[in-house]
Amino acid sequence: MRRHSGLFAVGLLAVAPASLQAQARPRSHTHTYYIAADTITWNYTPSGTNQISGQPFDSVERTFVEPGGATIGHVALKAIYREYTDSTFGTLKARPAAWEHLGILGPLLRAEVGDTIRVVFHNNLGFAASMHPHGVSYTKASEGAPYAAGKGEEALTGNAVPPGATHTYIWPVPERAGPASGDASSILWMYHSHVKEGQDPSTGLLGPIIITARGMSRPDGTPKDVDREFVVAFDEIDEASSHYLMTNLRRYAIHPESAQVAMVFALPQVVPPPVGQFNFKETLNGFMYGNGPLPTMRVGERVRWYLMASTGFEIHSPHWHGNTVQIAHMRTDVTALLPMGMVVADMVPDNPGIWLFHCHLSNHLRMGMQSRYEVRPVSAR
Ligand SMILES: [Cu+2]
Repeated sequence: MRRHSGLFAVGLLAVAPASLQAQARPRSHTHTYYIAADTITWNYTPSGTNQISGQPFDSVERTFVEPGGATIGHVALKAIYREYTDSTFGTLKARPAAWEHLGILGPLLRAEVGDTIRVVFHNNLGFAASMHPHGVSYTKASEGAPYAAGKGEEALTGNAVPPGATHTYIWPVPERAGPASGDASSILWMYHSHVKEGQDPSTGLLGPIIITARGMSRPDGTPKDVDREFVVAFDEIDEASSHYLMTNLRRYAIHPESAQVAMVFALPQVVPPPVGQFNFKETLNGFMYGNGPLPTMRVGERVRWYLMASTGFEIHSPHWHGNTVQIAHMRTDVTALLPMGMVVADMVPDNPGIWLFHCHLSNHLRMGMQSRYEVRPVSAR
């Protein structure tokens, strides 16, 4: 299942010069992004408390947010995609306030059907990385995934950009990358590193793409029939599958020399619970227990939620309290996400308040895959 109809938004990117933005949108546009893969220190719970309960973490929650014998707590080294202002990759491009909720996700890439996305990608990591997009069109030079393809194309630089190297990906956006007849005016795709598929997304290399139907974008790229957009990744991050597992355990676990650690090192993919499970971070955009920015909207606005999942052994059950959504022309307040699933849900909230938005799988809920959103009355400032 995926997507649906109706909604407008908040300012984002738009690489068109100001003179063009002031006029009608050009028929076809190339959107250029400068994106680097960078190592950062990430905090899954920056407030230090459970924002959902309004209380300190309880004894169960602490096992997921505090370091243990062979488990990483709420802080870990991650590799993420970040946007820069130009090809020198010297100045980070500030994330607009409306998109701060993306958290650990890479920058939002946008285009309208007929446009082209051009990404100048620079790898600041100590290992090879790539950008592999879903949905949009690409040649082998811009696929970002190394495998035997029969023509020697597995050796192309874009498949696995070495540390310190730069590669430009070109992704045209044909009709088949845009909304189909049953879709809304915009749909979600994603991009992620695909060099070591089992490790790269768990290390943090994942981001969203929104494609709008032809003629349905404002000059800033947002869909004309939507007032507000949110992208939420039900992102189960398996720290046992991260490129930085050993570094993180050495830095952030209490007894990295323990026998359990040896087991983690030897079998990072098959560590049984509880050791493996405790290095799972059940997050929304990299935040646990409601620690991300609070998505905020007003009664009556046309709100579009874009939901996605990551690459683990994942099943998620996103549930909005307080209001309903339409997904694929059907009304619901719960939907389903399988690994790398993508769903578009449209909401016109009629019920003001602060409401829970969470995964309904009980273990994910308990492990922190919870957030809230706020609906303000029409008259509120
Ligand atoms: Cu879940």
